[in-house]
Amino acid sequence: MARSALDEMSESGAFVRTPSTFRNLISKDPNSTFPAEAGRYHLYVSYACPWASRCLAYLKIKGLDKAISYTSVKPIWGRTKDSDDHMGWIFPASDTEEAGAGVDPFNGAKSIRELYEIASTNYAGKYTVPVLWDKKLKTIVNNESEEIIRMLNTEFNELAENAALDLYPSTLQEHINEVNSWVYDGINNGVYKCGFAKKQEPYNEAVNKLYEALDKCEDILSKQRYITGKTLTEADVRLFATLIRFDEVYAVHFKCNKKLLREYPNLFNYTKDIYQIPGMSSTVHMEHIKKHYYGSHPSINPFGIIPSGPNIDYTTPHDREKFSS
Ligand SMILES: N[C@@H](CCC(=O)N[C@@H](CS)C(=O)NCC(=O)O)C(=O)O
Repeated sequence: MARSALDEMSESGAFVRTPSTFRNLISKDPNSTFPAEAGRYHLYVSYACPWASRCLAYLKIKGLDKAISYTSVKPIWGRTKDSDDHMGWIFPASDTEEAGAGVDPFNGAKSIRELYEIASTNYAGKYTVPVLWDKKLKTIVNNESEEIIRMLNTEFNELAENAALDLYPSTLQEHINEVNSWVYDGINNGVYKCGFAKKQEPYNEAVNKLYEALDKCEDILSKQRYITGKTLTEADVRLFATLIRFDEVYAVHFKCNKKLLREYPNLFNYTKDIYQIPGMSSTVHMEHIKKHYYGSHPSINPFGIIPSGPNIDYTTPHDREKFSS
């Protein structure tokens, strides 16, 4: 049976995410199966999806969006096939149907599911974005954002306009990994564990963990500009993708309302700081974000009503420069 995140439930009513399947690596070595080449790869994203948005953020801030093209699907899940009831990411019928979303320029696919079916005849997992697609071999290279961003950081530097930006420097790798681990569990995936819980106990556990992690971030960010120190790293990009969705979506739709992001002075200013990095704001399409969450999970929001607020302006001044020496 075709599955989506809404089916990933344990006996205890807790949301349990399954790992991604396509795990090939692009390499700067020209003799590898997937060599870094301009124009060869395409990134399929949804602007709504925080995992895909990390990858898009890398395309923009590393200056790789000319070498690697990208397309966003429509924000609201639709029927992916006439023959079953699976709901998932679909492309618009034309580039003008929905602002920000485009038709599949290479495979003419109607859904992300079709891409997975081209890449594998016996795929049994979810049809998730991001999808890093190889136009030459007509297959999915990788569908795991944490691996895609690592490749974009190092393997395409010959083609990157901002090759000097290293978001995973060797001196900080251990620290970045450590931060990623509790930020993923408590925050990135934590908001989903709150939102998709079907019983009170797993929700309580997830929400407590979420706020412990947010409080920890607030404390760290009261002493330094970025989450791992003085410089922007991968850990910031990963954290940002969740924070930017927090008050607009997660606080309401996923019941993460013990405290709002804008009630945390350091986290809120930090989110503005990252948003204002050149290229970053173009990866945040709030209309897609709100339409997707409120419109694609009928078990959580049966009528698909989109709340009108809070419409936060992340372009207003922040105070983070006080940490720059
Ligand atoms: N671990 C994956 C997660 C990707 C993921 O869960 N994407 C969601 C969108 S936010 C998706 O495509 N879900 C489709 C579904 O659940 O059917 C990654 O980080 O790349």
